Amino acid sequence: MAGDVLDPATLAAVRAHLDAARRVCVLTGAGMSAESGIPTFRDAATGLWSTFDPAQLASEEGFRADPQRVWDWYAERRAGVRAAQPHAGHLALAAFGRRRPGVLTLVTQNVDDLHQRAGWPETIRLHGDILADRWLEPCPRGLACDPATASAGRPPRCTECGNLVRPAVVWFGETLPERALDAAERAARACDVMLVVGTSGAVWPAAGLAHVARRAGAQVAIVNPDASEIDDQAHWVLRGTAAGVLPRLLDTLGRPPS
Ligand code: BJW
Repeated sequence: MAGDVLDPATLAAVRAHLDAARRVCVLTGAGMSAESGIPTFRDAATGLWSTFDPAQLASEEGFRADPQRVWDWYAERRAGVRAAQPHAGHLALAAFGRRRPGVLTLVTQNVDDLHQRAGWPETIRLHGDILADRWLEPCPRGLACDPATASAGRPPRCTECGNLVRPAVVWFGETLPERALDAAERAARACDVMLVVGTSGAVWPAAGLAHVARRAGAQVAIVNPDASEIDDQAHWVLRGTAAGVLPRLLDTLGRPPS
């Protein structure tokens, strides 16, 4: 919120480092989208995992055990993502990136498209795209059919071989998209400042990016209203929300003096 009480010296120090940085890597998590109305995973009262078991809903085993339940859960979340709008924090990040060509690499664990819709289409997505579909199995006939051709159903099926359609997200136990992870690791190693926004730091390898940046000599700043598992990697912690803190951190950086 705009009313976050931040230590002015910390805010000024992070702003100064961001202002001087030749490369900035921003890693976002579910807290980034919370103020757009998309629930986080691990917040005790409102997080998705407070009412759902991750192993049953966000794993291949869970999907195979009850495809309709998992498909319906994703259908509801897809509707929430489509209805959500980027907030001031998403907009501040994208505007900072545009004002500083070549400086920003934005890496997200989020499966929504709010960074892209805020104006940063080159966002690196580590955990996939909730609005896209893919086949559960490789096609047994080696055909490259589009999942959009599947029969209607919950979930839809291939009319030829019965293959199921699933959301194109990364579930527990699945590897992250190689190119995205490589690009994220390169950005973490090369940045002068890493800004980590709205993640519990509980899920790997994404959480490891803060360690990679710190080990490579970057200054690490965290924006989160609560403690995270990677606070020990941070030089600074800004206890506030994404929509409240990011505009205050970024909005005047890189603007010509008025
Ligand atoms: C705000 C806010 C506001 C609130 N403003 N902030 C090494 C060690 C231990 C385990 C592993 C390891 N390496 C791999 C693993 C296993 C596993 C893992 O990490 N497990 C841990 C849980 C222990 N990782 C994997 O399986 C990954 N694959 C992999 O490593 O492959 C190689 C491999 C395979 C097999 C064996 C071994 C290795 C895949 C991880 C996939 C994660 N998928 C999900 C679901 C995506 C699809 C979907 O959406 O349904 O991704 S799980 C979920 O967690 C989602 C998120 O992207 C991810 C991270 O959560 P995030 O973003 O941090 O959200 P929260 O809710 O946890 O936190 C929100 C934060 O926001 C909080 O801190 C709040 O305070 C804050 N907040 N309001 C700012 N307004």
